Amino acid sequence: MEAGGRNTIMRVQSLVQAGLAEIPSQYIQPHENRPIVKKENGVGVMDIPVIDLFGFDLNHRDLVRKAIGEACREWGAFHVTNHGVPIELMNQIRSVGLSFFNDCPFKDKLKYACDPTSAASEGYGSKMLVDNCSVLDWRDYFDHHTLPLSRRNPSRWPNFLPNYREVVGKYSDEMKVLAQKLLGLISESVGLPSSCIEDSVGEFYQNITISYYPPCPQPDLTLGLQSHSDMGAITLLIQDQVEGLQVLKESQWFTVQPLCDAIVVILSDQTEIITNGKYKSAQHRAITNSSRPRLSIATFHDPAKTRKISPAFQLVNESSPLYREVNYEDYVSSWYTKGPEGKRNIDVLRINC
Ligand SMILES: O=C(O)CCC(=O)C(=O)O
Repeated sequence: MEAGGRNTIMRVQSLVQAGLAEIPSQYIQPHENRPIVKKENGVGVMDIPVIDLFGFDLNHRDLVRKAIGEACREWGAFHVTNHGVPIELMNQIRSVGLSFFNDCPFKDKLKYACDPTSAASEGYGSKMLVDNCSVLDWRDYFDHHTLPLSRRNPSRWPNFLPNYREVVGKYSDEMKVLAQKLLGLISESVGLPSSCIEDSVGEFYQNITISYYPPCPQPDLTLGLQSHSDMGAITLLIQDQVEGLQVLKESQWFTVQPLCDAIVVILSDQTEIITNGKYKSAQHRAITNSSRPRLSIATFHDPAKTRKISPAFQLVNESSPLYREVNYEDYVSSWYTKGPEGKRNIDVLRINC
């Protein structure tokens, strides 16, 4: 079956609803990228750390900073609890997001279809075939442009539920506050002034992507989302109860167990550059399963396109910057033209690489 040629509007959910027993060839990953689908996570299997933020109480700041430093060095990703984001709001965005995929008729969903010819365009989409070599993701998504406010236009978001737009707007505001506080702690934990990473990034360009991974008849052949690191500064992700997110550590993939009230923090490439490689952005991907759909909501915090990013001077001396300065616009354009594929985009900025 044709699935997602340049001009075809095809969504993974529609393929599944058509009752496929086998996935179309465009979704089949080369052997080396296929997931090992385990029945259960064994006892003692490692997972990203869970860090209690104690509501950012100053009495716990040293402890929290230390835990964050370790998590950033070892994983580039960690869960946070007691983060201050209302749990009710997290449940609401999961609920309205799921309802869009489950309850909104396909023809209505298509009113919000994103422009497949433009990178990161807002709206309802699935990965399109860029060339004959690329493999499609087993995922549909809705991408919202939420910050700065000049980019936020809720009339481009679904309104079949009366509270959809309001929930997304409130969630965006809460995530921004959390991202600022976390970047402060991350800066301090690597020995930088609290505002250093945020000052380098400048005003946040924030996007919220709700991803829907339909059940897949052959989960061992495909990926929900190919391996990548995020291009911006910091990503905050929540998921439902269905596991699927995996993080790479020392060449091994680890599944992140869903923790309903926690938020997953994922360090992105510009933070790796600013910290001069002391902290690494997390390479991650999503796998699928044959029985249950999965929903995740990723909130990306990126620099403006005009921003130039380089290692913080406090972390380099004359001879040791590990990354070249980059124009964020060039970084984004390389990410979209070459494709994410692991960490290939940041790797080319490495000096002596
Ligand atoms: O669904 C997930 O858990 C991962 C989502 C993600 O990595 C992304 O949207 O970039």
